[in-house]
Amino acid sequence: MSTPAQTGDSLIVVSNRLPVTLERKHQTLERRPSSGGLVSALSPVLEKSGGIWIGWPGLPLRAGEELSSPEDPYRMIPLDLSTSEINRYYHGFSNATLWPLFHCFPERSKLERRDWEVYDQVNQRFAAVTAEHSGSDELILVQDYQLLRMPLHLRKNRPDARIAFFNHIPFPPYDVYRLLPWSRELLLGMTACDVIGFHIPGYAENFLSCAERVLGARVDRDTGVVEYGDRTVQVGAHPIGIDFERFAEAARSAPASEEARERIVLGVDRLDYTKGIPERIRAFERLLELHPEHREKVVLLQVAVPSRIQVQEYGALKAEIDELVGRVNGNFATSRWSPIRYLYRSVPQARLAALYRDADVGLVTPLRDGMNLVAKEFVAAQVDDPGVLVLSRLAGAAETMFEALQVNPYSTDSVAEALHRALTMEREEREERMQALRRREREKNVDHWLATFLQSARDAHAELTPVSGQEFERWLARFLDGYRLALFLDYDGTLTPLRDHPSEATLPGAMQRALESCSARADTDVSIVSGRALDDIREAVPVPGVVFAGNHGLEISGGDIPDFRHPDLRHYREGLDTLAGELQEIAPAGAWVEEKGASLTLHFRQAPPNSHAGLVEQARPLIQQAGFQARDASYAVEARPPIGWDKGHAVLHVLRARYGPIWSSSVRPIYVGDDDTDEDAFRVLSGLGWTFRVGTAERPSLARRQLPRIDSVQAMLEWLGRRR
Ligand code: ADQ
Repeated sequence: MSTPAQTGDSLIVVSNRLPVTLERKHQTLERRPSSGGLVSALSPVLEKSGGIWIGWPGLPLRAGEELSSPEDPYRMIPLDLSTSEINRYYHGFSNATLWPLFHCFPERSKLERRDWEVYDQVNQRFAAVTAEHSGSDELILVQDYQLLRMPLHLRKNRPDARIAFFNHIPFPPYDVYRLLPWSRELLLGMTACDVIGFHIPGYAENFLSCAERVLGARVDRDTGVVEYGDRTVQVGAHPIGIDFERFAEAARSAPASEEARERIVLGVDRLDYTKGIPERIRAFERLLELHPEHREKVVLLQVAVPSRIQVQEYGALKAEIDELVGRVNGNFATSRWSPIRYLYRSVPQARLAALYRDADVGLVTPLRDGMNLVAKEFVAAQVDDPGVLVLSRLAGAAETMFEALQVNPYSTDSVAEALHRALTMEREEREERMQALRRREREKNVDHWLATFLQSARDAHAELTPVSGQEFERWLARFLDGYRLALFLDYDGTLTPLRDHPSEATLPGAMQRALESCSARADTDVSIVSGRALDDIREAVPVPGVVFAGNHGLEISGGDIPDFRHPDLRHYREGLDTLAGELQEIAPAGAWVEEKGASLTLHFRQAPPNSHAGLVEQARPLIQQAGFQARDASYAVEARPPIGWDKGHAVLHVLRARYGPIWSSSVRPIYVGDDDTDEDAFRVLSGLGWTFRVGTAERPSLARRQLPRIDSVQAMLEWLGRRR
């Protein structure tokens, strides 16, 4: 495999923060590169590809202030955030809603509609800036949970963009994920990517199961492919690594740390409730109770970087830790020894390397962590007499760092016992374990991570596959067992591909035969529910025994039920004729008005594209002034009488007319449609029947499942026609 610097991909990196730390001192802006593995991994690739990095600079830039200079090897594009955006998008939705929920602390997750709205708007702004700075062939690498909606907004502007997303934090299981009121919206954002990377297979599996259960997407667990409507996304696990050599070198060259007098148990974290710092202090306290021989010989050195102090939870956590440290020190300290040394600050990298190196135990016990880089840095820094890593099973890192002493961070006693074991482990065993850990981290470093992730983005070409009869069997066989089937189907885009002109959309022969095989069955009734005029749709589907609902159900006829025409329609007849004339007058060449008896449609698919928006703007007020409702359709705008009646009402009308008011005791409905107007039927039937939406919906669909294309509808009809 090629290293990232050799791939030659033109890259655009988009992340919440730019890879620099800015400070304004005496009116001048000082800029230093941010530390961290991600920056050092991505920078060389960007330098080589001449790519760009888009992100928030962390400070408001003043007029005329430039972030990039001509000497920079790659460009940084700053995206400024207002104070209210920082509060709602960043501190709010990202850090107070998603962060706790994704780390499985649902009770801490704040659910505020306004935060969600601003999060989405800011994601939209990130997408707009990215669209503005991208051409057609870059790989766009979107980073982390602050930007889950960004790919969807970008996709609208750049349908062919190659978008890869990496999620640095866990992805929670379905039972937790579904507590989010915007669960579908976020998944829609993510499924607009071509590739999604997670740290470990468990998070990828959680994502697949949420995509399946929340969105109704099809997932292939063997290949990690998610199919949502007419798009596919490749999902995979790509565990991140660190810049191993840099840490090892820093450890080799750092002077001895001042703490070397006692044996050191070391904790290093951002101050965050996911990192399990209070639990760790209690476990250390328990060690001193259970094994008093460690008193006066061992200290817990806890270094915590202040983090997210604007979020309320973090202030409370700081107070809790201060109190705990005070209590344990108060209870155990002697005249020459204090058991816990607590530093609430950031430590320079060289000092950190020395601390890691000189520690006897690296105590890394998060309650939940995407990966945890501290565990890896500790290992890289064990350049001489090696220490022991005690690692939480709930960190992503535990998935590969088998040779660590793995613990359940919630169990005070077991962490205390693991600590005792680490402190008393013989050198030979320590060396064996550490050697294996170091070998793996040296090889699977951050360059390796980026190279494999980029490779997966280049290789992602999953094909849509028609849904097989077997899948329908799995979904529907039990549901239909012993019941009559009432099958409802939309026409355009469901039974025939969408065409430039409705008259070109004819029913394919194989589809017609499949429909006939359903309609001919004694236990199955077929209805077609369409926006087309009743006569038009009847002619389009020449299948015996079918009920037709035309004009979105305002007119119903066929089968063995009485003809229905909505009684209010007669009040609108005249107005509709006048409106048709008015719309015809504003229609440019290529646009035309279809009169459908109870409603009409202004089609403009073949009009010059630059006329579309203006035409809709002109047509809407005309439709409304004439007393009708204007509804957007595919390259068309429709005028419908303002009668509270839609496809959902039509479906219930047919069910009652055909089978009586207690139809649900003997009949099971299935509805298949591809259009926003079908959502009314999906809503009515939710919980009562199975619903399928064909193609990719831009907004979350209420349908239970998505089907990629009309060939899957045909496969369903064929299965229904021959089912046992
Ligand atoms: P974080 O939650 O920030 O990262 P982590 O992976 O542990 O967690 O990285 C923390 C970084 O901060 C380390 O590089 C560490 O050296 C540094 N650091 C911590 N305390 C410090 C201190 N007192 N002084 C100086 N530096 C300190 C998110 C996810 C993780 C995932 C990473 C990378 O939450 O699960 O591993 O992204 O994908």
